Amino acid sequence: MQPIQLFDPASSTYTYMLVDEATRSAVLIDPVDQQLARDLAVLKARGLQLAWTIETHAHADHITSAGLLAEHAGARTAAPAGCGIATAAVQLAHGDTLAFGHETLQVLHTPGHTAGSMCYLWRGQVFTGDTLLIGGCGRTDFQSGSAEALYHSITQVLFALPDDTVVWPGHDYQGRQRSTIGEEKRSNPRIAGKSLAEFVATMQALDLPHPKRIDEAVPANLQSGLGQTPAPTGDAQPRPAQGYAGDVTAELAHRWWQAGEAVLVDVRTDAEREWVGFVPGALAVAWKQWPGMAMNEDFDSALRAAVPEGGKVLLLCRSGVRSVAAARRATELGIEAYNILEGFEGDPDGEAHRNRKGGWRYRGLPWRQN
Ligand SMILES: N[C@@H](CCC(=O)N[C@@H](CS)C(=O)NCC(=O)O)C(=O)O
Ligand SMILES: [Fe+2]
Repeated sequence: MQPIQLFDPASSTYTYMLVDEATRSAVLIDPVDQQLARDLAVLKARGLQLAWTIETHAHADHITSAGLLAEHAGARTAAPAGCGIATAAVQLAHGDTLAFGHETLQVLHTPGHTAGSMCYLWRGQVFTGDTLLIGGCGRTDFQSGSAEALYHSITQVLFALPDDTVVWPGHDYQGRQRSTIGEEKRSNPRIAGKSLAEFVATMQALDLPHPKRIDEAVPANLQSGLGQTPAPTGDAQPRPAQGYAGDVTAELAHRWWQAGEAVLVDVRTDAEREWVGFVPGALAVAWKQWPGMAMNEDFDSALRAAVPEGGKVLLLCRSGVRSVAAARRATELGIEAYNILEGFEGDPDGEAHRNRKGGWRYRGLPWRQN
């Protein structure tokens, strides 16, 4: 019996649905928040009752829908004990089993990608999360990762399984769907025939960029995806600037804005907002600075109207040039003005985030007014 393999294209994450045909009981391994509607539809179409959601680890690249599935489908949540996911109803330990209908999963602790990471064994198939990927393995450079531990987990725990055990990975970035333990033992370029020292050297040399959503995803996943707005990162204080109150990171701007401490003003043109995307709730007051233009009276009056007496204004543009000019002008008008560093270009996802269902994200933060 095979699992149903589901894919989240935004994070290249595989979610697995395991079904007990006899009782119509199911489990989901590593469900993704953006795919909640799809997963509920699959359960409904097949007449399944979701018994469990199970995490392989606290993900850094996407947010789990475990908490939402508990709410919507009555599932119980299970997570590895060493991952700090305190909201999971069941904390799993190595050797535990998890029953759904007449079926049973077996829990394998496989530290390395993270210290708590686990794999799950079911009917001669292993769900490896980010411990073992097809022709690869999870990175070990953050979240309590350890290349030594990963080497041990792969070679001693996973490679101890029969060669014909099917490997279902947590991700694949090239569209591959499954492998076997025998195949990975023979040909996984990171680990096949490699010594511990060689493996550690390979992992150290990877030099991968951090997952784009790590600052948002990890805190949310520690609460089964039901976390509040993530704790802000980056500078907690404005940086001093010439001619205006200061430069702020998008995170600090977001915090002020959410707390109602500042008005957010987007100084780009209408056309740019149309084309590139926008932050809902930001006031549009274009800063025009083409040569020969007289002082921008429209800007002055619109800004005065937008910012309450004694209030702060946050200025946003594409690259952080016009927002500085606008901040200087706002200061001349007697307004406490801050420039948002790097503007829209600082958003690594750019317009990709514009149409994301369930909220608009700029720099991984939910800029939506309640
Ligand atoms: N580009 C991806 C990051 C991908 C990534 O780092 N994936 C992790 C799993 S959470 C990994 O271990 N990747 C292994 C690899 O790329 O070799 C993002 O921004 O989310
Ligand atoms: Fe991961």
